[in-house]
Amino acid sequence: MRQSHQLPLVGLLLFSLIPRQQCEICKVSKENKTALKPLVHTMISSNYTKGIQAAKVLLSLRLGGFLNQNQDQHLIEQFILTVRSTEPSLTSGQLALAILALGACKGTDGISINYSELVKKLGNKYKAEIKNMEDHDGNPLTNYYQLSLDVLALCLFSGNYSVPKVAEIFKPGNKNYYFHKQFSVDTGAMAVLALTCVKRSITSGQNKIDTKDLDNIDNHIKLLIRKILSQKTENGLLGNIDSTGEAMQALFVSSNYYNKNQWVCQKTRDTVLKEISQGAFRMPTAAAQILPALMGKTYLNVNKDSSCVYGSDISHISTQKPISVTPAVSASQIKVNYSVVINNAKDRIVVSVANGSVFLKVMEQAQKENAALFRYVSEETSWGPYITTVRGIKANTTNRTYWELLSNGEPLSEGAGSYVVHAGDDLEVRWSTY
Ligand code: B12
Ligand SMILES: *[C@@H]1O[C@H](CO)[C@@H](O)[C@H](O)[C@H]1NC(C)=O
Ligand SMILES: *[C@@H]1O[C@H](CO)[C@@H](O)[C@H](O)[C@H]1NC(C)=O
Ligand SMILES: *[C@@H]1O[C@H](CO)[C@@H](O)[C@H](O)[C@H]1NC(C)=O
Ligand SMILES: *[C@@H]1O[C@H](CO)[C@@H](O)[C@H](O)[C@H]1NC(C)=O
Ligand SMILES: *[C@@H]1O[C@H](CO)[C@@H](O)[C@H](O)[C@H]1NC(C)=O
Ligand SMILES: *[C@@H]1O[C@H](CO)[C@@H](O)[C@H](O)[C@H]1NC(C)=O
Ligand SMILES: *[C@@H]1O[C@H](CO)[C@@H](O)[C@H](O)[C@H]1NC(C)=O
Ligand SMILES: *[C@@H]1O[C@H](CO)[C@@H](O)[C@H](O)[C@H]1NC(C)=O
Repeated sequence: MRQSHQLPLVGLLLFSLIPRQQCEICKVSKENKTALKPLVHTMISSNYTKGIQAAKVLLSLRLGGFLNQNQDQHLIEQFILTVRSTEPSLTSGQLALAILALGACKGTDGISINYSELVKKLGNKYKAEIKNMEDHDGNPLTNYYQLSLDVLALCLFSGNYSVPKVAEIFKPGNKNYYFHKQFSVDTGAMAVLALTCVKRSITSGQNKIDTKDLDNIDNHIKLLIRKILSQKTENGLLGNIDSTGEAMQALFVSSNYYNKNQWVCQKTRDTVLKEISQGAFRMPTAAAQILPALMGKTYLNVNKDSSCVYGSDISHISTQKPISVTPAVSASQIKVNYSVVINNAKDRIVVSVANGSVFLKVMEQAQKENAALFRYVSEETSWGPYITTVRGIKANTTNRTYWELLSNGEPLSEGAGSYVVHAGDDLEVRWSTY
């Protein structure tokens, strides 16, 4: 739908009127940049610079200008091969993120990337998401976080998508913004970024459409921003620690939708810096999600025609010794309760694991002791192992079903591969619908 990359004069004027002050004030100062070392370190030294899971890490490192030219060239060459060979099996959001990572900036000459081919394939995957929604009670193949990534990438890379359809499906009341009736800040933030891109492409005249669609999109952004701000915690986080980075990006690009007193960006930033100093964001994907905002960047800064910035002052840290993602496990054993809950049936077991073990270790041990009741399957994702199946029962997005992880009755805010269990914990995997 977008005809050209050149902005007409009207578009340029509108762009320059968009307030940018918020980002400038809020990004981490030059003097404080060393505070970001652990994050860059986690990202570069992990296996997450390999495989399709590397997309978000690459995007983040490139947006922040943390790689030197050799690293960038090497990682991009590897990544393009991965994308080409895995493309048919990628989910829409994985392909969208891959396109954003590859096109984050213009890298070394010599690597030519056929964007139009990838973007066309993304268009087809996005269509399949919409088709699934039409056939299955509004449920996409994946989720709205990924549909937002799709629209964002299609918008930034001149793909084909329907503006009226976007205005229709991204209504803030749509059930896909919610899990267990709880608004997903991550999802809302990604939708704001996508809708803002679409809005800018309309106002800059690249997309000729009905002004009613523009009004609707504008209204969706306003309401989503309100919902994001309603999830602000006392210390300034937006949602939880892992949604804060992308929510900051959403707020950066929509500062004319809220008042200065509704969000003190510095407070959010300082809380995040404090968390970093206490060892937060040990997961590469978690680090990748927070880093752009701390650099004053957003995914809307993705621009395949602007040259990459190389070798920031902290890039040399990639040679340092890696920090282990998994915590130290001690020799002493602890006992925990573990149960599998399906509707009203609960099967319980007490297992012993080494002190410092993660939830997955407990599941492994339970499976070893009683495979009939406690067998499970996990799948590697960008956040670590995702529990897809327990006792042969498989999660399914079309039915909005999944295996929920809980401890002492409370849903966990991290996964089986990273949650460290405590003696006496009452751990549970529960067959749930969201
Ligand atoms: C959609 C979503 C879900 C859906 C996934 C199914 C679906 N409909 O697609 C549902 C609601 C089922 C879900 C469940 C859970 N989720 Co969730 N989820 C997301 C969300 C919003 C988007 C994921 C996505 O599509 N990413 C984009 C694609 C391209 O990347 P991907 O790696 O291929 O995506 C897959 C994985 O992310 C996986 N997944 C989703 N959630 C989680 C959580 C963990 C720990 C793992 C390992 C994998 C995983 O599902 C995606 C589709 O297959 C993210 C937010 C975010 N910022 O990423 C939170 C997020 C990843 N989820 C989170 C959590 C905590 C969970 C649960 C552990 C909650 C619980 N107590 O049970 C469970 C997972 C339990 C399990 N079985 O292992 C946290 C993880 C934080 C962390 N530090 O580990 C996030 C970051 C939200 C947050 N801000 O707290 N989730
Ligand atoms: C550096 O960060 C701390 C909070 O961690 C903050 O108090 C201080 O003002 C920051 N310094 C600069 C120059 O921004
Ligand atoms: C990286 O992957 C290799 C091989 O798959 C594995 O042996 C190694 O332990 C992994 N390293 C980390 C830090 O996960
Ligand atoms: C890129 O892909 C498109 C669509 O598949 C194709 O028509 C075009 O020839 C390709 N361009 C190059 C340079 O390979
Ligand atoms: C773009 O998508 C619309 C419907 O979504 C379709 O009618 C049209 O043919 C598509 N155009 C191209 C060039 O693929
Ligand atoms: C487990 O380790 C923690 C610290 O790592 C310690 O405080 C606790 O006492 C240990 N528990 C047992 C039962 O060894
Ligand atoms: C999910 O369930 C639907 C039926 O509701 C089925 O058509 C589909 O194949 C299932 N998907 C997976 C991955 O099991
Ligand atoms: C999904 O739900 C449909 C209808 O509600 C049901 O027929 C089907 O068996 C379910 N599939 C799975 C995999 O749970
Ligand atoms: C397991 O749960 C039972 C029943 O709630 C409780 O009596 C027992 O103390 C628990 N054991 C452990 C190791 O947490």
